[in-house]
Amino acid sequence: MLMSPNLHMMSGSKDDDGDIDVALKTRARTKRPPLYKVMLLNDDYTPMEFVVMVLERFFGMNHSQAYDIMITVHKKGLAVVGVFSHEIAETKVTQVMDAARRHEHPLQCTMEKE
Ligand code: TYC
Repeated sequence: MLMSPNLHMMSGSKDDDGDIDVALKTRARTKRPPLYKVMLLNDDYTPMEFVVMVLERFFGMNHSQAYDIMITVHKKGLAVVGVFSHEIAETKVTQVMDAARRHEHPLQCTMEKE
């Protein structure tokens, strides 16, 4: 008798397939995928307006939210700008780093497991 690990057959059942059914105790564990913090780092050269534009374009923030987060990074050295699955976080980091490189700004964006 074929059984999914999600079925909890704790005593023999009569399914007429001729084999001997045994009690199963395994339980499928459904783990939530890990989340990753995407962080922006301060530097002395990237223009504030560029950072605000990055936060609007790639992180869906409105101008006021983007300005506030930019100022937090500027004052504290870094800030978490979003939390995503591994694949989405990598995409955000790549988008920011590509934009920074295109504009020749030293802006750094990194990701870290939460
Ligand atoms: N410190 C930069 C400046 O004074 C502004 C800045 C903010 C740069 C946030 C990077 O992630 C950053 N022009």
